Amino acid sequence: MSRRNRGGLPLTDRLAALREAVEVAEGRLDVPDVARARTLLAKAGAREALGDATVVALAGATGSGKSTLFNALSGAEVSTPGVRRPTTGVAHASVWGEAGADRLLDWLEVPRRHRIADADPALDGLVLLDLPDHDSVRLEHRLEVDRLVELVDVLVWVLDPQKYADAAVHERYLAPMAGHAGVLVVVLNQIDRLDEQAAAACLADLRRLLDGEGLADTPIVATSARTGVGLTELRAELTRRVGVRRAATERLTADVRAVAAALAAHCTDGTTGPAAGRAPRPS
Ligand SMILES: Nc1nc2c(ncn2[C@@H]2O[C@H](COP(=O)(O)OP(=O)(O)O)[C@@H](O)[C@H]2O)c(=O)[nH]1
Ligand SMILES: [Mg+2]
Repeated sequence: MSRRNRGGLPLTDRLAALREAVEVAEGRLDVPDVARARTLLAKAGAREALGDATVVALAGATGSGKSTLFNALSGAEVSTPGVRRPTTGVAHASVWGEAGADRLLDWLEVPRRHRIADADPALDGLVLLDLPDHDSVRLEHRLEVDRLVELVDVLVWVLDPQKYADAAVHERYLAPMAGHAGVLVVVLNQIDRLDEQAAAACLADLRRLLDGEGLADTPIVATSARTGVGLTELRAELTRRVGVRRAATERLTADVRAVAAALAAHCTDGTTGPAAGRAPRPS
């Protein structure tokens, strides 16, 4: 895996610095961010050992069109659209020609796998997941979404013209990705349900919402999984991310930055503030 990242320290150095900070914080800083940092170090260690395939998840509400998009991108009926079955609580994977994908999917605990026959070589290394609905009435489905949202390299959030502004999605999933704008792609699916003018207005409003959430760098792709509109653009967006083989590194880098910033907020220069009062000075 390539470990350099644009305009900054290599991921390896960032992880080493975070490990040092966690060791220093151990027994001195009693905040959940230390445990979060430890969890991230474990995740990074595991993910880095699993190669540079790109794990992309399709996430979204019930009926937004995740499964239909998943099938359209996979070129096969892999996931049954619009059907409520107990198995909809389990993610499905399509794999484009990657030999090491099984170990990666074992780590992700995604048992249902489909290998794409005659895969487009431009997408070689793509592991696409169809996630359960984030708004499922079943708690275990929602927990499965939250678990995988933490682990994947690229998140494609599928919205539809009815629910694209849903506060629950923006507050719970999109706004918290502000430091992860490059990890996220937003799809406005079912664009065929709108006339040209309404589609433009809807896209402009969605752009405004995302910009306001610190997601100005996140692309929006308008699609219709039904008619095929926008699928070329979405495939191109995925091809670009898969091709550079850096998505895992970029996701982990964004994670480290967020956790490090949270830890730093608990620290002072050692002479003032609440942290100095509680923490014995390092020897
Ligand atoms: N008009 C229209 N219908 C769609 C589109 N994508 C999916 N659907 C339909 O919406 C319903 C829900 O789609 P599904 O893929 O099961 O959504 P999921 O719950 O997000 O997996 C199905 O009846 C699909 O045929 C689209 O782009 N346009
Ligand atoms: Mg589905």
